[in-house]
Amino acid sequence: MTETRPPVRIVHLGLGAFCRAHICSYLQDLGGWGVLGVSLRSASVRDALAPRDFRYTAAALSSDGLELRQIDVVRGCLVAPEDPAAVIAAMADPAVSLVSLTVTEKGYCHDPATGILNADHPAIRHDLRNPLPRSAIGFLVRGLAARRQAGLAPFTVLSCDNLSDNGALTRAVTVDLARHIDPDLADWIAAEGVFPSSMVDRIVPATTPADIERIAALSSRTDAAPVLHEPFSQWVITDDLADDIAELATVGVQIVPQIAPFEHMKLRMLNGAHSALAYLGLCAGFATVAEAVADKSMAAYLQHLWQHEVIPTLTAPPDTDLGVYAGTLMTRFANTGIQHRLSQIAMDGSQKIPQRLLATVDDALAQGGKADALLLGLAAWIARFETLQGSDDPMANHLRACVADTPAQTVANVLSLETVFDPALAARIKTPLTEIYTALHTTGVHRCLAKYG
Ligand code: CS2
Repeated sequence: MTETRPPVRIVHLGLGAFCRAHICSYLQDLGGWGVLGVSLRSASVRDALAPRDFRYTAAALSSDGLELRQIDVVRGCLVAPEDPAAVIAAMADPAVSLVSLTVTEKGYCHDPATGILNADHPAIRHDLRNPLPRSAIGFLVRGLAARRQAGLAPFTVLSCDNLSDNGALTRAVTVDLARHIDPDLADWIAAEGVFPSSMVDRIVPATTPADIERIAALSSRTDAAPVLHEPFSQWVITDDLADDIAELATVGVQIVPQIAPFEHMKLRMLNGAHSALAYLGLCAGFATVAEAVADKSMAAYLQHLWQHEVIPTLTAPPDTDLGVYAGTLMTRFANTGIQHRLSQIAMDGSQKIPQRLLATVDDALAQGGKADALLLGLAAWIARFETLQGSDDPMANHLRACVADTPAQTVANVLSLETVFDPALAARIKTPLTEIYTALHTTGVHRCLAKYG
């Protein structure tokens, strides 16, 4: 029997575990859409997937067991630093109509407080001068230029990262970089380019060597790159998608006119809670999300955060009860089947904090509400600055340099980081954040959490 595999119609930048556990599982259900992955840095994913011809096992883990599935929609993986021209050629293939991205927040090379392209970013400085780029945004620009030159329509650019209005942000940084390179190209992208926004959701911890052994034992296959994930999954995309991708609606993707209610709910309730939990949980000595929420005061803190500080800032998406959503999140966080490490979530805080915590603080205070629990999460982030390594955060050096002799001076230094904090918000939170950070610093995390229950 000859086996047919779907032809490549999507180029995906950032073939990490999240893409393979989320996007590829929808494409597996859909059938007919093959993915060519691109790794922007190392060859490790390509090398791990190649021996099984890019097939891999996806394991859905719940507290009571696991379900294995074979995924075969990935057709190959290019390692961009080895051959950047091949990536541009793949994007210019007429059979490709979509370029999707999971490159993490920092992969957009933007200023987190404003969403504007950081022209001083080393990869962007490189991409401004060289036709063979390094950054994801550089590849979008050069890939779109190659399409234009070949007389093809642009591919649809689908950002699947946890950023606010990720389609608009991707459009802005792409057009901005193109403008520096070729103003006509920038005008063409601005006029013809399609950049839907999306909300993606599935908890996918990094795969460990122990996971690899466990899946191999269960599936009786040698699989060097399995993915482990929770059973839950959600994908919401704005309805400006190219027609053919609208097929995704047949496999459970929600195609909606407005992303904001979905995205705010997810970024502020799930990711905001994740970040607060990560920083507080690490201060308290926990290692995983499930361990942290098993703690009574930590769970009570999260309930307070959702009910009293986050939900009042949200507009519920259609047919959604935000109280029920909070309950589902607690159950998902408590899943002992997955080992979701707090240290993984704690990474890159400078890129995550604005859309996960600060936007909520801003709205809560503007409505005359309280934001003390959110500010405690922020204080716990600051409490970790002293020990940050370069690989923990792209701003690690700046963050470490904020630590001063007194808690008040540390907070003042942190709030002056304009790439993270809008100055008006910084001024508004200075007094309460100083009080909360001082209390955390002097009395410790358990005392600070005790007041929540
Ligand atoms: C997490 C997310 O690592 C993190 O920062 O908050 O990866 C989270 O697990 C996903 O967004 C869930 O959809």
